[in-house]
Amino acid sequence: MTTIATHFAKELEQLHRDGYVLFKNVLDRGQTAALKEGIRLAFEGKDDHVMMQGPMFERGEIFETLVDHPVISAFIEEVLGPDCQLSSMNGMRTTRNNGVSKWHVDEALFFPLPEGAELDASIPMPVFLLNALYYLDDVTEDQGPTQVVPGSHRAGRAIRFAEEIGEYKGQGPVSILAEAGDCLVFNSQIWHRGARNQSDDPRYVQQVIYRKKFIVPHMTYDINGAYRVPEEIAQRSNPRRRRLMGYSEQVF
Ligand SMILES: O=C(O)CCC(=O)C(=O)O
Repeated sequence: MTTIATHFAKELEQLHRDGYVLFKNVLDRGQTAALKEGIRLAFEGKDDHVMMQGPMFERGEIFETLVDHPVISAFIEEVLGPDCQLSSMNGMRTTRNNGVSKWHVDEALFFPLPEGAELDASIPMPVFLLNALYYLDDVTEDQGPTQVVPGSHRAGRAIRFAEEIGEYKGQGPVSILAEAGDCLVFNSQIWHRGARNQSDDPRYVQQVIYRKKFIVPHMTYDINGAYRVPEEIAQRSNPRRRRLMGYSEQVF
């Protein structure tokens, strides 16, 4: 019998070593087109500098189904545990000259290491937050790809929204040149950014962030921890989706 762990063995190794994994073709053309249109509508009337809108599962079934994407959510559960939940779900649009272009780790540096100290190679970096980016366009260098410094999730060093980034252990940044329908899953602690879009076409990405259950969600920028997924969405969801959305009967 193939267990999920053996099914994802290669991807788990890559996530712990490099800090990210690119899943190819996890959405079909119909899904990418519908998600892209949904995000486009969410940005209607918004200034070009606005780059995120959410929570997107409030905007229809196509977004709700993405919360428990069969491959991606199974992988996420494998890493964060079967009780993990959603942290946020933002649609992203980056127009010409825009992008989340400062180097950062998501939310906070979770595992700071003293200067010069290194985790033994046999110890995997603990993972608390995973970011899943679904690309809805073919991403070229011109369009502003996601960029990461492979392995830097193990650095334990704050980079504080830097304009420029150096190397980590001799490894500089790489661009993720993905195709529409691919999904990049990465440890929130990897040094990353979205390079500025240099083209005239907006780039659309659906971001879904998952967390270990004990971490506070980040669904909105104002009420944050007080946010609750609307009851009617939870009621029409399957048990996995409901739990991912924070409706969990499990106390410990
Ligand atoms: O736009 C991108 O490709 C990266 C977005 C980003 O930095 C993030 O999701 O934290």
